[in-house]
Amino acid sequence: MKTTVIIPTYNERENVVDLISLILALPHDLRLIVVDDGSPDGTGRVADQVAAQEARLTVVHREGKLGLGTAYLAGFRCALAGGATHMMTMDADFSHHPRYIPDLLRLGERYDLVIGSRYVPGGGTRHWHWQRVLLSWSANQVAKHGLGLRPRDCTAGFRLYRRAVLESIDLESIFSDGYSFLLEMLYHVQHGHWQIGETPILFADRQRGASKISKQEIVKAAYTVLRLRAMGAGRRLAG
Ligand SMILES: Nc1nc2c(ncn2[C@@H]2O[C@H](COP(=O)(O)OP(=O)(O)OP(=O)(O)O)[C@@H](O)[C@H]2O)c(=O)[nH]1
Ligand SMILES: [Mg+2]
Repeated sequence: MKTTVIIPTYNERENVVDLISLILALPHDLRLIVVDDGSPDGTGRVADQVAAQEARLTVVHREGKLGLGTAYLAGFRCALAGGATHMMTMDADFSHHPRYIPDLLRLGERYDLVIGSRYVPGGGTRHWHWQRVLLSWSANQVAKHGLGLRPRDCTAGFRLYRRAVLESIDLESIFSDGYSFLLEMLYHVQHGHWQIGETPILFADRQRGASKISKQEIVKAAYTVLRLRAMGAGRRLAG
């Protein structure tokens, strides 16, 4: 297993160095790719300084805030070109704690996609405001009922993909550029009949730095669901 961990960052200067150190200290042979969108707080520069001393870290720089989804795509392309057999995605703000990485890797031997899940027994969230609980719950309900997605946590960004799964998806055709990317990817993975496993994680709120998620993401998620449903209906008609 040759796993590359992809971490999109935007203004994560206070988190990025500690996170990289914890991940690289794990007893696994991991590579890291930080995809930074020209963070005004200098996250990209700080990551470059670590990379200068650490061959396992690559930093991909993009020119402005282009969105979480396309940041994942940039990371996937770089990891695929580097020969990774597995690609993990996680947030930079410690909400996805590196202590769960070994659990994801273990399940990655059996499953094609592993999700670090808040909604299986043993998983959960901490200190969430009711509005956040409602947003996450609604997004998962839409994923289940709108798209028929089966996992318990469809919006989690803590994931491990087997290489063949990513190769089977036309990454250029993914139209979501933000958080809805996670729903769209899961839709393709499930439709490709890949095996999906979930392992519990406790999702802690960020302690440092500011959130980037905006209310617009709700509208974008609704659009993603409608567009994927229309595409599915189109395929059924054509077939
Ligand atoms: N490269 C890149 N990274 C992004 C972008 N938007 C968000 N991120 C990163 O994606 C991860 C998730 O973003 P967060 O702001 O933590 O979103 P969230 O976890 O839903 O919200 P909070 O729990 O409030 O932090 C973090 O590592 C961010 O730095 C973007 O446009 N480009
Ligand atoms: Mg976060």
